[in-house]
Amino acid sequence: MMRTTLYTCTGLFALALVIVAGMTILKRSVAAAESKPVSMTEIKIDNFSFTPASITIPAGTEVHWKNNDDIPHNVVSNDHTIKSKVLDTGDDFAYTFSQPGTYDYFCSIHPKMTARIIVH
Ligand SMILES: [Cu+2]
Repeated sequence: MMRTTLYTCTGLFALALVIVAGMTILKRSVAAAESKPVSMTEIKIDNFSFTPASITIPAGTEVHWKNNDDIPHNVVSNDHTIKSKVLDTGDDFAYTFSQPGTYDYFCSIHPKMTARIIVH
């Protein structure tokens, strides 16, 4: 009698675990589908400049900055709402622009490095 109860409890617990795990996976895949960018584009950082220095992209585009320079740089929007960590050589920073607007940004280590992204 005790043993049957134990088995039943263990069985129910295992079933609950499977259901919770299943729901977590389902939620994750839904979230991934919703946040998937429309498209992607890359801006190269090299020789103390962002290339291209100005781009126009549709809302929802994921922009990647890749530092190909021998010197560390970062990406900071003028209003400081976008701020990457310091990117060493080969590092990449990604940001998805969901709102239309003009985004001027610079490298806070070398403030003369400036560029612009126009989102429509
Ligand atoms: Cu820099």
